[in-house]
This record gives sequence, C-alpha cells and structure tokens, in this order.
Amino acid sequence: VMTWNRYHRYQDILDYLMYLSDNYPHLVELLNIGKTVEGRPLKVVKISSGQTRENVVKPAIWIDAGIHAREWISPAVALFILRQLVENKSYRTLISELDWYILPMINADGYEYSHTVDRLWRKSRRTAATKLGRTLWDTSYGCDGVDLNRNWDWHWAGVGASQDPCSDTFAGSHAFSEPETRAVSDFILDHRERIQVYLTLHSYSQMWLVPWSHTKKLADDYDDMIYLARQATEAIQKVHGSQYQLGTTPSLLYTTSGCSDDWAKGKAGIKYSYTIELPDKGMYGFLLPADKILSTGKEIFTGIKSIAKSILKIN
Ligand code: 0X9
Ligand code: ZN
Repeated sequence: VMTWNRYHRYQDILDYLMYLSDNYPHLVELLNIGKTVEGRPLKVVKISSGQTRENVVKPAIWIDAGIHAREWISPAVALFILRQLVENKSYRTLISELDWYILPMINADGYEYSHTVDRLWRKSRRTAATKLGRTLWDTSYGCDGVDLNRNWDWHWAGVGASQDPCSDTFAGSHAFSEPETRAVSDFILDHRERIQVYLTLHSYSQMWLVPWSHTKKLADDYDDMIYLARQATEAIQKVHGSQYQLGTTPSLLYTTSGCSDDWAKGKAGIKYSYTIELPDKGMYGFLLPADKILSTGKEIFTGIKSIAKSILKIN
C-alpha cells in the first residue's frame, strides 16, 4: 500500500493513513484537526495501545512533517516512522507505554503545488487575493503563500522573518493567521499536559536543532535538551554513520522567529522540542533522491526511539 522507493502524492498518503486505521483499529485512530487553505484535510494519526493504569497520564510524543512544501523527505520519513510503530511488532512497548501523535503533512497545498507547478515551492498556498488587508494598490499584491514556519505566535515577525508577502519567509498577516498553523497549535495546546516531546521534520542540512532560535541566549534547560538529543544523534550515527550536528539554530544556521519548535517550548511548555533537519548536507539539497527514503527513515526512527526511551526513564 505504501512504497519507499518514491515520493507519494497527498492522496496516496491519505490512503495509507486510511489503510492503517482500517487494518489496525485497536492501535490507530485518525483525528481530523482542520483543513488547509485549499480545503485538504489535516489528519493526525494517534497511535496508542494497551490499557492506561488508572490515574496515570500516559506521556505522548508529537511528530509533524511537511511544513515546507519542497522538503519531500520530511513527510516520507514521518510515514516510515508510522509504519514502524504500527506495522512492526517489535516496537509494541513503545506504543503501549507512550501515545504518539503524528501529522505527516501540514502544508498539503504547498506539497501538491511542488509536485505540479514549482518543485522548489516552500510556503503554503494562501493566495494573494485571500490575504487579509491586501489591495490592488499594494505593491506586494500578487505574491502567494505564507511561510508556515514563521507564522507561530512566538516573537512573531521578528528577526529572520519577513513582512513582505513576496518573500519566502513571509510571516503572514498576523500570528496564526493560517488555518494550518492554527489547527496544529490548537491541537497541541489541547494535549499539552500529555505531550512531552515536540518533533518537527525539515530538510536539509543534517542537524538536530534545539531552541531557542529567536535569540542567541541559551534556554535555562539547554543542557537537558542537549543530553537527550546527544544520545539520539549518537544512536543515529551507529546506524550507517550519518552525523547530525547538534545545537541551537543561531549557532548552526541563522536566527529565526515565529517557528514551531520555539512556540512548542515557549508557549505550550513542551520541554523537549526539536527541529530535525534531515539529509543531505547540500549535494542534492531539497532534491534528495527517493532511494534515500529508507536509509533516512531507519536512522531517524533510531534517533526517535532513543528519545522515547529517555522519556520513559524520566517518567
Ligand atoms: O528556516 C527554516 O524554517 C528552517 N530551515 S529550512 O531549510 N527547513 O527552511 C530552520 C528553522 C530553524 N528554526 C528553528 N529551529 N526554530
Ligand atoms: Zn523547512
């Protein structure tokens, strides 16, 4: 039903989610959390098994992918993780001790556009005409899309984000102006007591990024975040030798604001919040060949298992 040798269109992805929930109804639940600008459904896959002991709150891990349209390896890896957790019986304890919420595609409109029109499209498909407060006299009239990783209510439209609709890092008309980011943030806030890890998959550059991104100052619990992430990146390296650089975004890339990981930590209070920049390091960049899906999926799943085990130890 799902193959790992090519990048799939959104309808194929939705079909795979349906297949999982039809075939593993005791493990998988599909939650409709909203719709994109163009009306595509946003579906969170909840994976959970076994009885929860009374009065015990089961910790949960959130994973999202596909915020940026052209980063095709991101949703592909999210689907591979889903496959391992649901269809591979060796990981049953990971889903009986923890609940998982996986949203394999946030920016479904942009993803489809990157398949049909512009392979390197990054933003959402909010059209200029539907942008609040835009008029024909506005010089920026005519530019489409919002950068869904600049639209979060955390130092919104600050450094590293643009107020120009024609920029690739356009932050939107206000924080959470977009249905995609609003749906995800509402869902996370509703489950914030249980979600102990926030993970978001991007590409490229092979990095495991820790907050903060809007400032060069380190978080008070920076060492705790690094400790879990270091174990994860060391586990990844053992799979096929891939090295993921570990650090904050300003120390490794550039300063950014309005990003999802910072919001998850700063506003939703999720202590372990990470952005994973998947391979490669620039040889293919966003155009990573599909024959890298399996190896990347395997190494990232290993890193995520390491995080999951650390969470179970803490609890
Ligand atoms: O610029 C971005 O949104 C990310 N890079 S990408 O090439 N995938 O677009 C980096 C985000 C860094 N910011 C945070 N981690 N908050
Ligand atoms: Zn990205």
